Amino acid sequence: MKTLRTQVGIIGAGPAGLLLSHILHLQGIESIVLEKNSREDVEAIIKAGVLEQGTVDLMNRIGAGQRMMKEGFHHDGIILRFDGRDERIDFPSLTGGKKVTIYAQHDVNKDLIKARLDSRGDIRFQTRDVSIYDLDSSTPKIRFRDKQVSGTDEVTEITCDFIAGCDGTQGICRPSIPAGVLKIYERLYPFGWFGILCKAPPSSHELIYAMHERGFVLVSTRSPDVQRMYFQCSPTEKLDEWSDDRIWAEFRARLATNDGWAPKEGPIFSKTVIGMRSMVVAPMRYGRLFLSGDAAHVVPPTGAKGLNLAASDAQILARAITAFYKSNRDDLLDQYSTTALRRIWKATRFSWWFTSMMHSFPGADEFQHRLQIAELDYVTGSKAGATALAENYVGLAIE
Ligand code: RFL
Ligand code: PHB
Repeated sequence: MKTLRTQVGIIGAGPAGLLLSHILHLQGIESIVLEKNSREDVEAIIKAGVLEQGTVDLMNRIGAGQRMMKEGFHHDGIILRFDGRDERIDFPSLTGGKKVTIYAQHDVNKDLIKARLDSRGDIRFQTRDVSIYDLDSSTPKIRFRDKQVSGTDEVTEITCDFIAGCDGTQGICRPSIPAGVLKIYERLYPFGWFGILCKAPPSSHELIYAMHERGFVLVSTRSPDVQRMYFQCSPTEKLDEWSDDRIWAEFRARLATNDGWAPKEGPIFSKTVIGMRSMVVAPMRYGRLFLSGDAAHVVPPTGAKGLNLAASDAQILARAITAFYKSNRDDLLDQYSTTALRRIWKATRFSWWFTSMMHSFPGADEFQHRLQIAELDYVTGSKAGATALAENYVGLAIE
């Protein structure tokens, strides 16, 4: 068995793992990142699109923000569409100048991988059979197979000071924690999102979140000629029952306004159904294993918080690990879970609230629908209501 030594072993090269690795590197702390997928796959995954102001600031601070600043769309607000009309939430005026940036998650991954490799970072793609041991000792270990680098199929063991479990919802880190340690809080929603990518010009300068009796719609974007749109569907919706014509008819019906607005249509080249749930595990630590990002929590995509939470977890964990090495302190490691969970629970609440206000619930009656319209009317018509939405959407501060 081949053996290696590093300070922080990181499982998963998504936003959480890549950000953690790069922030640590800038503090002079070494890490090895293990990723089960190929670099091409990590750089092609279709997921998030909205970066909070704090995530944008972080990308810039660590020197990975150049392309994002040039190619991303910097949005000052969102449109809430309900009852056939549009109301705009203006972020800068409500949040002291903050905004969001629309920039695809695979581009974030691409820029972070480049930043890591340019600074000779160690990321191993297509690793197999990753497992973790001795988590409650001061030398936790990772074993894996890595044909690409070693050229053989033999097992490599890395001895670490810490392991960061950044391996998303399907990873091995969370399930490696002994039974009874974690408490899992979960809420399933009785609907999903049908997501499409199409070749068309943008339909709107800002994202449109539309509430309609037939169900929610989100109009987002990816580039001047690729658009991202979603409509609320059944969690078990069958993709092959939705022709392009049927999809566009559904978008037109749900997006109709009193003044005859219609989306710009074009060929659809990607269709997916996404399930919706909220999940939080606590604590986000077991011995020397720390969970970050989707490995520890999941939010429904309505509030656009998942990637942004991965980014704030990475910052909080990097700060704690840095204090350990630089100032011989382990109090921030001890507080990591509590500090991260306060922000996570606020984002979980916001995502749940925004989801509940915007979607049609199966079996809901006209009374419920009118309450949702009244809530939207209040949120968009009151400065207090609009501010609460705006400051959560652009992102709350990290403590
Ligand atoms: P990721 O991105 O899932 O990365 C985890 C990585 O770990 C790897 N892995 C393993 N590697 C080695 N060994 C193993 N055994 C492994 N098991 C797994 C995986 O291959 C992967 O590369 O988790 P991370 O880094 O925590 O990042 C979280 C985000 O990906 C996620 O929260 C967001 O995509 C959620 N989300 C959104 N978040 C936002 O902030 N803004 C948005 O606008 C937004 N829109 C969305 C979204 C998620 C969506 N879907 C598909 C659920 C829109 C959608 C449609
Ligand atoms: C996206 O562009 O994929 C996107 C935007 C906003 C959301 C969720 C997803 O709330």
